[in-house]
Amino acid sequence: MFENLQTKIERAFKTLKGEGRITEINVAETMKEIRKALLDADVSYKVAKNFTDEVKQKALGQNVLTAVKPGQMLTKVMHDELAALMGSKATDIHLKGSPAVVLVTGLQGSGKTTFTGKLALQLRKNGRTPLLVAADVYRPAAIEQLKILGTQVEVPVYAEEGNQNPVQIAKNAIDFARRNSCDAVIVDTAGRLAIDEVMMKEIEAVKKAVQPSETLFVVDAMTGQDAVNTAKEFNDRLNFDGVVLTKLDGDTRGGAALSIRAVVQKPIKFMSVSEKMDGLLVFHPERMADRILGMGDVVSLVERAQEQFDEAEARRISKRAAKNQFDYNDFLHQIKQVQKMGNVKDLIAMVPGAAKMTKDIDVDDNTFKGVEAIIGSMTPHERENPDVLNGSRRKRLALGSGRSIEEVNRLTKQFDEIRKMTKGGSAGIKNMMSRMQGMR
Ligand SMILES: Nc1nc2c(ncn2[C@@H]2O[C@H](COP(=O)(O)OP(=O)(O)O)[C@@H](O)[C@H]2O)c(=O)[nH]1
Ligand SMILES: [Mg+2]
Repeated sequence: MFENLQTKIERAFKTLKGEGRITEINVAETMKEIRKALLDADVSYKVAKNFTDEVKQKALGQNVLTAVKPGQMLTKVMHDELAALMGSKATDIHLKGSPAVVLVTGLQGSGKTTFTGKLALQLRKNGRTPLLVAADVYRPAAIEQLKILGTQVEVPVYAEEGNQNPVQIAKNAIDFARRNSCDAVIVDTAGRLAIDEVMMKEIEAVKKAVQPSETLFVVDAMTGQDAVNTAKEFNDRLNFDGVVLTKLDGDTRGGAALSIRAVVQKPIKFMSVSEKMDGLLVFHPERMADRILGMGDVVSLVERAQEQFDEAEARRISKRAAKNQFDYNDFLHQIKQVQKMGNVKDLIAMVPGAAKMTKDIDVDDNTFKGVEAIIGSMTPHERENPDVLNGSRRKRLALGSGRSIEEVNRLTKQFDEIRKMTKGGSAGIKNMMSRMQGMR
């Protein structure tokens, strides 16, 4: 699914590789590539442009975190914006009323009948007692097809051979459902090859007659921009509640999945990934964004680093540093922060394929053991007044902490360097954090 788009996005990110930070220029370049990738995936120009503008703005507004690279940060921003574009959260269908009525609409061949069978199966598995209704009266084969699916998923099918009035059939089906204690009615309607006034009028009439609690629009994801245009026309007429994307198992370019929500302002609720009856999935925008980027591991890394990085603390320390008050307590505190990021490494190591990522963060729980032991042996007075650490005090610290005198000397030297760096304001602090990550 979406392989082409994935490859192109990956290529776009290469522009950022090796860059130290996100700048107006390198983001603009990357976004130009991303926009091209989206257009190639058949996303509409307007949607693609809005999207890349938004990502660019958000990326430039991000804090620079030592534990993540610009490309990783941008991946996270892209991920969140992709998910937002597709609706952010999964949305349930409404099943209200007794029986609850679900009306299924869409063009011919989009996968309506297949979807009604799949939905019936899901509802039955969720403890419902559904009824399938054959309101596609124009092709005798359509009724037969629904009956076969009904048998497969063990859900009864209501049909009236010879009755050419879908409104009447749908109403009768609801009476039938009430008499037979079915609590959900799924109405399969007739489509056309293209938007057609007679079809629209008919579906409008069925909708008015059965008052569905959920009207779904089924669309073939392979049709790209056409899918989006059809969705718009159906929505203008029917004001549907949600979209079902089908045939995502084919080599669809992804344009429909990415643009529909932005164009009709209705959620994608399901996605269909095979002809088989169990091939129906709830549509999760976040998971879809993971899939498109193929970088779920990076996203969780950045999230964790963002959680751990305490901006307020960094500001507090840079203020102290400016007044030349940076001491071993602050130092220890910073070490703890870096260590928390170190734990991220353990977390990531469990994600398959993340090995290449973890080498970017050279921190583990043992990194600072010696440093912590030495600072632990200092008196409160020494911690607050780093300059009193003369030769004899350093010797005492080595004995007390069980580390060598060389190690103690190295630490005090590193501390002095870091203290100098922290005078450079918050940029200095970030510098310090990355310096500390390299410390052994
Ligand atoms: N590969 C694939 N084929 C599908 C999917 N959904 C439906 N189909 C096939 O698409 C064709 C049209 O489906 P159908 O349900 O009859 O469409 P309808 O005319 O809208 O009722 C059939 O051959 C289905 O088997 C899907 O998610 N994946
Ligand atoms: Mg059909």
